[in-house]
Amino acid sequence: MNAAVDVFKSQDSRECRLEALNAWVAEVAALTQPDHIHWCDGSDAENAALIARMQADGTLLPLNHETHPHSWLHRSSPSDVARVEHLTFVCTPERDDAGPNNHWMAPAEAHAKMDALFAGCMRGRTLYVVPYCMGPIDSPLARCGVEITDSPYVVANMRIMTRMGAPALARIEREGSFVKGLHSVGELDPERRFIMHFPEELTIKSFGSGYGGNALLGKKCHALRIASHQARQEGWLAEHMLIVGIENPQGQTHYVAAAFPSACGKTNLAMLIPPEGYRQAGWKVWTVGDDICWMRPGADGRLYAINPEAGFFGVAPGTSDSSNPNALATISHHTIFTNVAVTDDQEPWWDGLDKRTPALDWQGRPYDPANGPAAHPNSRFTVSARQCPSYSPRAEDPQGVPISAIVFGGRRASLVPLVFEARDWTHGVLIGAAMGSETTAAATGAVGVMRRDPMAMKPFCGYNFADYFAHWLSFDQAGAKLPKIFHVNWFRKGDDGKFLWPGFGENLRVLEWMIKRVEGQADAVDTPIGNLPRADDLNLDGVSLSQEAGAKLFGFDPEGWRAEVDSIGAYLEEFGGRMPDALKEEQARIRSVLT
Ligand code: OXD
Ligand code: MN
Repeated sequence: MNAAVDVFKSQDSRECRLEALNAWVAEVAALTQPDHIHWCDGSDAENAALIARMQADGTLLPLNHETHPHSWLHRSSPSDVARVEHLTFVCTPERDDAGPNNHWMAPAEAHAKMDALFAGCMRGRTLYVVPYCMGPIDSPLARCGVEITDSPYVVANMRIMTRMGAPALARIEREGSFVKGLHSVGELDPERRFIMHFPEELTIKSFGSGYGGNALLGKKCHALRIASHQARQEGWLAEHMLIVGIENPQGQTHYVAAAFPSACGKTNLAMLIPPEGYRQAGWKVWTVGDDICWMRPGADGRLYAINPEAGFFGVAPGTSDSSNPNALATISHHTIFTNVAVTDDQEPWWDGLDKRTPALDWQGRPYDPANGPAAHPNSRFTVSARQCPSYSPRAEDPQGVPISAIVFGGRRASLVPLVFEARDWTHGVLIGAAMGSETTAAATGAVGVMRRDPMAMKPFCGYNFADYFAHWLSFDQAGAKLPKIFHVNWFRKGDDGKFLWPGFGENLRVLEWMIKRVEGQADAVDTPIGNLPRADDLNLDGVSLSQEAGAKLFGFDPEGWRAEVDSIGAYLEEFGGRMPDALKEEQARIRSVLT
């Protein structure tokens, strides 16, 4: 018997001290009929055995061990490469509680549908019990879950993305509560694929997909859809936001939380490298998280945030030495790549990385440009956050970091200026609620279509958006010291279709203006849509902007905004009487001054 088998056998009969968890595992095993049950402890030995198993059956292919030590390539089924929003449901007893922003199914019907799919689906497979903690293991803001899965690839990814294994199980045994996530890859058949959430039962059932957002249940399913529901009940916020620390030359660090839709540069902003002049002056940027932020008010009235994740599940294409050198350094070892291309010497490769031509595309075919991009546009890397050179020393702080500014941003080719500031919290909530963005490859469906994506939570809010906006508004209470709210648009295009703002590291110039606004040290022009900087309110030393860029990035077009604010009004109306009056009144106020 080899070491790999040993590790699994020795764990087969292990149970925990929490009867509710033992009972659930037994119930799932009776339904799914696995050959083995393995309780994951998260140890190095267990991980090595899993990797060996996956290498043996071709789930993981080794990459070049000299250039990318301990790194692997996984090729998914070509029909299983992204989140499937049309197959993702929130199953509340009342349809209205899920809201028009979610697909809904009655809980009894959804359980019956899913249980029929799960029946016998793990025959010939191992059932892995994966205890995990979202957030630093000793943080009062963290929450735990258990994922049951038949996919070793999911186990290996969960070990990177969460605090997985024995310490999480110990916390679950102590607390007695956990989110239940049941997952099977099934036959990876898109016709038999559903991702169901039961917020009242703190339960997730996901069948038929091995893709990250559908299968790593700690991430979108727990840390956003279920957690947003828990957060509303318990008075906190679970958001689709990166968290970044900006340290000024005086050594003070302001933490910023920023919401952008999927594949709109959250990872790049979280790992930003300051422009040369800023670096020399002593500015530093610290990464706390790149995708999810849990925030709650502290005793001093400020919002404190943790990153519930322990790793990055980042989009590979476009990641390069010029766009994100910190990410490249992070993924230079101990990384799982999914659906990237490979060079002839087995290095992972994607479009935008460098000038080489890959040997094989993401499906393992000899690369032929006629087949489309070499790497899938939503190809990913999974890597521990601790490998990131800019990982913040405060990232594991159990109390979280205090947030000075919240930023909302979308991908808008026209109309929306580079940056503006909300007048107050209610205006800021409206700006978040009105966020629009062009769709990307992170979900199946058309790319480049403008849709409303409030607070970048359209695919992730586990309840009715109208109630969600009311929850946001409720933080504006006596004694609260709330962050300032801003909106940015890195993606404004000129008449020639090219981006007007250089983006990436240069975005620090915009963040500096925000921080100075927070400190009361920068100017802005009061306009109907909010406070806009003039070009010379930002430090633009070394940036050359055309006249068109200056006008479009720092100006505002009243006619275009009248149409936009009308369309925001129509959007709010879609939620009927449940939409908070305060937001409708704010929209009407802005429309009335936009004459
Ligand atoms: C992600 C996404 O993977 O938003 O973070 O799709
Ligand atoms: Mn995301």
